[in-house]
Amino acid sequence: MKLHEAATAPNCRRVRIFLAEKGIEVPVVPVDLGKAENRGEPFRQKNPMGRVPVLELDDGTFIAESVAICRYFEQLQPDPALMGGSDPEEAARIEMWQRRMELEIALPIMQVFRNTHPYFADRIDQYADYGEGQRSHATKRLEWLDRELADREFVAGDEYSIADITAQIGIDFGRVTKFKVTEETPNLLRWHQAVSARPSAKA
Ligand SMILES: N[C@@H](CCC(=O)N[C@@H](CS)C(=O)NCC(=O)O)C(=O)O
Repeated sequence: MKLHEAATAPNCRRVRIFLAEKGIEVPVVPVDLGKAENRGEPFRQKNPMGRVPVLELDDGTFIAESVAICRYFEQLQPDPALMGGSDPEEAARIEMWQRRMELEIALPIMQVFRNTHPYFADRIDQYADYGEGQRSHATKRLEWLDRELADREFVAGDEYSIADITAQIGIDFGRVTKFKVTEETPNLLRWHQAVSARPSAKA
């Protein structure tokens, strides 16, 4: 088994943090996004979307999509449960928050980068207005998350889960485009300091 990934990519970090929390080590094959290796034909045979991460199984199967890769490892090694374990209500609650963190926070922050940063200027069609709209959307959602975190320790409840990882990788990636967690959102700051202090944050 090997993980095709890029050190600076937030979706790859999501998988790395997930694996670190579970104590699983997987050999890594670096993909050079700077040289657009992910857009070439050999890589597209692994993932036609041309995106990292991609997990390659020993039988040659390729699994793309960071959450799908996490799901694979959750089933392979259920402990510690990061996606809700076997309790239907808990699993549904964590999935609900995972999707909210993905759709409302991580993705908008990534869209700011994709649509406004020079890195993507000659790679994709950029829509600067859309990027700025996503900045304002993400900012409002971070304020909302701050209110949500007023009465619980983690994003999906009292237990750490993949929802925390998704929020963390999105917010940390936002540094590149000047997102910052400050005292203005004290609950979010407390949560961010807590997840950043976990050993997995180094992944
Ligand atoms: N939904 C996918 C998104 C994957 C994705 O957007 N990967 C980015 C890095 S975080 C990528 O490969 N970017 C390179 C590019 O678009 O050229 C997932 O969760 O894995």
